[in-house]
Amino acid sequence: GALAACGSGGSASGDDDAITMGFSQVGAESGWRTANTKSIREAAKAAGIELKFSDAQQKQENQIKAIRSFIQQRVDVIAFSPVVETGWDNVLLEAKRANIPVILTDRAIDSDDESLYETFLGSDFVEEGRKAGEWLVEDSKGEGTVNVVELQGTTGSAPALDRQEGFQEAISGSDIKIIASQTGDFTRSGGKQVMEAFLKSHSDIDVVYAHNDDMGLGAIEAIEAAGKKPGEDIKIITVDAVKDGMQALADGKINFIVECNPLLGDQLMDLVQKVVAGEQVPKRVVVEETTFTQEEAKKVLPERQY
Ligand code: GYE
Repeated sequence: GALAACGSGGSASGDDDAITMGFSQVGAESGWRTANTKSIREAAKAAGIELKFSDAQQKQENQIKAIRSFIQQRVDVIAFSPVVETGWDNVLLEAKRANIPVILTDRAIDSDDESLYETFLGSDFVEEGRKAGEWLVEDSKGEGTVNVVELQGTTGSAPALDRQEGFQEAISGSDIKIIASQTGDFTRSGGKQVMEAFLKSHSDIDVVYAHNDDMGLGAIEAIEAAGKKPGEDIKIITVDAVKDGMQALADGKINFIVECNPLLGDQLMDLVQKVVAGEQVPKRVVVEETTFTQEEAKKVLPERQY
């Protein structure tokens, strides 16, 4: 890349022409994340981009440390998936002062200063929440009051905030009520634990709205352990559409899944190359997605890549 070729001596790469990218991943909390990491690693390799990969184990402080270390190593570009929305201004200002462009991928940040990053590649999480709510409004027409418990993603993360917002917007004015809402941190064990507690404190749960498949899968375990039938006694709506989720949907244990595509690798490398070359890129790149019913899941399962 440009910086390394200038003989700054900072490039750790043996190949001075290759772009070096520092990438700070959220963690390995879900099937979605595993597929996302794989996609990024494979796409970097295919594009000949040298990848410095760092796993933050769902902690913002680890991501900040990783970004500082990428700055010190004078990488050509930094990409990261911010675990939470706020608290990035200082470290991103440091990157800006070091002339290292930053690309946001998967999750957005909440900052007034748009100059802190070049572009944001990721899904429209509000739209995902809306799709989940719209399906439930249709599905429960004429049923009277419907009680929903919500398994939220990581507190303060873009997908948790936005999926809650979109869902609430879609159900407003209907007979659907959210009677309890708590974070399960996007993990299977978190979803299971929170659902166990919900089942103890509420006898009237009709629907689980889980912000991702993994928490929904954890909820299925809790519901079955309580002697109830997931998908029938209690309906389940999730987001992601990873293989295990799609299998549970095809098996009738989940009722509806909103897709969130983790295969962002190729699009990210394309943006990286353009940004490093100084080309103009759009400030926002949205990922196209769909939804799945049980019948649709049976049809597409054999071809799912993740
Ligand atoms: O839905 C969830 C993961 O940020 C879109 O993070 C991502 C979310 C995804 O843990 O499974």
